Amino acid sequence: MKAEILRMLKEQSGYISGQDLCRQFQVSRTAVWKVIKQLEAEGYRIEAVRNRGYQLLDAGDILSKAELESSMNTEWAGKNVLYFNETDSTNTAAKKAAEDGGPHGTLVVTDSQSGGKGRRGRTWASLPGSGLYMSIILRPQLHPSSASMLTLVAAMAVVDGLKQKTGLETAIKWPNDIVCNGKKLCGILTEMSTELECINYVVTGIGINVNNESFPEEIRNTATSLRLEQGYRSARGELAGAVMKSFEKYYGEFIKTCDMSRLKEEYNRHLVNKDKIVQVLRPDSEYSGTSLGINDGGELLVKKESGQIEMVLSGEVSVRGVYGYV
Ligand code: BT5
Repeated sequence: MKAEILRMLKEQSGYISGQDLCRQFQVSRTAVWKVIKQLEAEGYRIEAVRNRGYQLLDAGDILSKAELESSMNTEWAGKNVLYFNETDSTNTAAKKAAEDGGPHGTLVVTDSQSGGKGRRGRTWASLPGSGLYMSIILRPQLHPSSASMLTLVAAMAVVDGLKQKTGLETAIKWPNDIVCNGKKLCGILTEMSTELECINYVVTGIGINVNNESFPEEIRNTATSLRLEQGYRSARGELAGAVMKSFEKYYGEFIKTCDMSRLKEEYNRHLVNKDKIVQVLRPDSEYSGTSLGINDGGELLVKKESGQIEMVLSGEVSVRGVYGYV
């Protein structure tokens, strides 16, 4: 009921009468009043006026289960929310939840990660009160070799969700970064559990720098946040809702063919470095070439100087622009 009252307060520009709320939820005035008091205690500014009702004055950037639930406008993605004030990593928490039977679309969100993970043992800076750290449990009928494409699907959802919610134009740095003005705004980490040739579950983790005003020394020159790009704070719960809405849309297209054929064109439009020279860094070698965009399998096509076209698989390489990170 709390999330639903919050949703109604957010959707209504004027006052909602206490009586309407009582009728809607079949509860007493005192029960409604108690929920309003709880919301105020969590930081929402709500005005109560006799004979008119309640009005939400300011929702700020409060992250909670009720806030997230009230921000979801989806069929399945993020419908079931697990929220923690702090956890080691939402990917790890989501894997645990998946092992315990957490359904497809379950979203794990936290305010702060003590062990935020990047790829290949790297870390993700996850200060409290600033970033959006969330991981979605997926149970697709997919060959394990296709699961890495879910990172690309999530990247499209982040670009679209950010555009819808904040108006900000961002780009994708294949395979798992979202960049803005040449700096990293978001990183994505997909992990999975498989058995024989089948996927038990996939966990796709998304870290978006939202209200960060600064970053640790090591990433100061390469990281950015919505706050730094736009000059004002954004509500992480609403952003999570927008990204989930977009994720549902792109996932639906992806799963029709289990590849990127229906999404490839749009993906390539958002690709930073498209038609530019990039450097492909493999663990044992490196080469440069022109980035042509992805193919149906989500691999990056890179045309070498010799004219030969390499298909770069994610997971094994990093791709850099010749002049630095992007
Ligand atoms: C990634 O790895 O970019 C994947 C990051 C995924 C984070 C999410 S948060 C929710 C979920 N739970 C988790 O534990 N993880 C996921 P990679 O491509 O390996 O990039 C990691 C590198 O990005 C680091 O080595 C730093 O250089 C840089 N970095 C670390 N924290 C950053 C931040 N907050 N903003 C921008 N860059 C960062």
